[in-house]
Amino acid sequence: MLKLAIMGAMEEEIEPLLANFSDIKVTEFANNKYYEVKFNDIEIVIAYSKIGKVFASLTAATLIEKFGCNKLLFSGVAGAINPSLKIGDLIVATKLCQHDLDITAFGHPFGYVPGGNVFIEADNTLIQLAKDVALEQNIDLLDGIIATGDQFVANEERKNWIGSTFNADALEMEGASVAVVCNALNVPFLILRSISDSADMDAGFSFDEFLKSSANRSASFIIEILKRIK
Ligand code: 3QA
Repeated sequence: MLKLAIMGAMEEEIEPLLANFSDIKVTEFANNKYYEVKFNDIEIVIAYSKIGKVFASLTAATLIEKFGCNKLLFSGVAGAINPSLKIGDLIVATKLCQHDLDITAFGHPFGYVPGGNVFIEADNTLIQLAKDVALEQNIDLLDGIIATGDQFVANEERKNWIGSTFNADALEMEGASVAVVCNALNVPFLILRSISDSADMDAGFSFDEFLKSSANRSASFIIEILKRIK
């Protein structure tokens, strides 16, 4: 039986999802709120984790271990690295890495710690479903690498370093940590993001201006996925 988790990091990222439901059961746990809803016959638990890898890991693990979710979708915004990505454009992660994980002093590559992997792959069936939705809705959807770290990147140099080191197309602050948790607990996951800024000097302003519209785009796409998910 499918029980679906949908998470975002910020309230703005899940608010447009919650707006689709009227009957919502709210449970408080670990300083956070979990919103249980039903869509057709699918049980869904929605939550925003708060910003960053630690909060995102806690929320993903809670959705899976406490609420029994067995598939997870992440919806939110991201900074673009790939110059073909413009504000509002959608990207689905093929694989994710942690750009701020660094024990290179011991000869290991960036993003690696023993027992882990530099990249975690997302679920191919969910990626294909996203591509099907994009095709059907005539929406451009890039599939690419997303790099995650506990930094709001507003610096061209840092952005380019992340781009060249991991071949990453976009960056954000939660995806890879959610990926690590889902991978360890054997839960298929999808990370979807809509671009809010280009992680450059103007990123702060751009983010403030486009957070809502881009978060809405990502959420609308998630709703289309919901209509087709098995
Ligand atoms: C940024 C959000 C965090 O959850 C990661 C948005 C979009 N552009 C980014 C960039 N670098 C890193 N990540 C992103 N999300 C939180 S800071 C703003 C908080 O405002 C993706 C993302 N360039 C709080 C109000 O004070």
